[in-house]
Amino acid sequence: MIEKVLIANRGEIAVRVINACQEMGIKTAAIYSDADADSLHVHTADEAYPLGDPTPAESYLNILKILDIAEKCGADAVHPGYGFLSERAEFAEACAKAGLKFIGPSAEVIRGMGDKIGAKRTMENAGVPVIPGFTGEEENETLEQSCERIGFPVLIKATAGGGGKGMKVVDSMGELDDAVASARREAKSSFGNDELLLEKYLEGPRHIEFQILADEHGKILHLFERECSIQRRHQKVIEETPSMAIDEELRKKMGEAAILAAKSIGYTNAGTVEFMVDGNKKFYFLEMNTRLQVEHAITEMTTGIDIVKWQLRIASGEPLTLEQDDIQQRGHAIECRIYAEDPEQDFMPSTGRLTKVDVPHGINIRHDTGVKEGLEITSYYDPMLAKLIVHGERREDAIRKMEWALSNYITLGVTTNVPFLRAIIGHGAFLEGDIDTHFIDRHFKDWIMAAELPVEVLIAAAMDDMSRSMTIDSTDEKDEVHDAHSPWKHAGSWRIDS
Ligand code: MV4
Repeated sequence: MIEKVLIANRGEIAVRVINACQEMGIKTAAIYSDADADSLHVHTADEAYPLGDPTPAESYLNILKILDIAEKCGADAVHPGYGFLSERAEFAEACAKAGLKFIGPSAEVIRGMGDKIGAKRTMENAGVPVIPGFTGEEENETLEQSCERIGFPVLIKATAGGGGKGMKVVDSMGELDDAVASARREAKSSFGNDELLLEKYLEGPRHIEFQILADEHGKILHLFERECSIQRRHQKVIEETPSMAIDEELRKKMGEAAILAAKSIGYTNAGTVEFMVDGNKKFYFLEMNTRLQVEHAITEMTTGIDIVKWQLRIASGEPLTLEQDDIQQRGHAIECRIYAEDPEQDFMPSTGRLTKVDVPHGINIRHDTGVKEGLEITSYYDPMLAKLIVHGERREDAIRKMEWALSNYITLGVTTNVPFLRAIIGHGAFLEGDIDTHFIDRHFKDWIMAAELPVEVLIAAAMDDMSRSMTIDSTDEKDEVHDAHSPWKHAGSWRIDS
């Protein structure tokens, strides 16, 4: 059994892992850069060790420093969290060489899934549905022949690209040569590698991922899906489970495909299989994430399963004692990622001292945070401060609970994306479940907060509203003016174009 874990991360995920360890009686050692000396994870862990220089390369990405601390503090395992070194095969390898248990899959599996083309070929050979396309293996086929086979529109992707960079849609054979030439030039300049792949272009797909748990004795389970289509510039913003696009039959098929994907590569520990689902409810493998995901909490709230604790048990060699049929989805969970960024300044990171943090508490409201009042928010690291997760019996209950929670989420000292989150959660298309990966582009392309209105306008509106309500008190009821459109009547924030 693991006795002491070094958490090679920071912020909310470090606090999350530390809490799970402490509930299991496992000692915890945190690491922190100079910028994080007063952070929550430092105060939560049993021990904390300095990394010094706050730049990621000199701190949370510095393998030598981290392994030196692990040895000195007597840790027997390392949890990488997400981001930073969590999907670096060389880190998993270095941990193994140092006799430390890396809490995640093997270095070989991490490396294999990091090669997006190789991963796609592995999945295709295993019988997992992949997007029809051309990856360069089809030697006896020209690009034109591939396009004829695939059918237009096709999507050109830079093999070394990611996050949507360098993607080009081609609608006809006449556009192909120019599009390939410009995609090759862009790929070369952006990624130093001009290799391309071609795929059937899926119009407005949903991004649906399945949580996997696999022990070291060959048992693999899935913990159902997460709907992750609400993304801004390929950054997830709001996630929920279950997905409105997935019925029982599709859920069963995708769960089986996710388990097959994990089995085909000898996966162990927690992982996520990402799919794209098109309008005809056909699904295709996108990639496999070999780490714990930011959004794991919504799965925990609907299944009641603590994923981090199972990571620790699996890493200790324990078998999965859960049975697939015992894992049920109950109710609906939604997560909002709270970022220190300013929607009015094109979501630029916002820095400053957190002078007030007042978060809502209530039944089935979970707040996973890495910050506290008094902390200096810097721009050294990812701007995510916390995650707000709610659970409701039905989707509409969860939406109302999230609306209430966001309207009571107060932070002073830095600007956050909370008004943007409220605008999304309150949007009719979100309520209807009319969601795909273009949702934010479609409904919030030019969104600005109403607060941009001059403060004089806001004060005048408030005074006008107050004066009318005072007038109403002294006149006949029937004259009462219910201005349903008065912004002061709305519990939520002002929303333009929703
Ligand atoms: C696609 C696609 C449509 N058709 N591939 C974007 C980032 C990368 N992970 C894959 N992405 C896409 N690949 C085909 N053949 C649409 C996207 C896409 C997307 C995918 C998942 C989540 C968000 C997205 C946002 C825009 C485009």
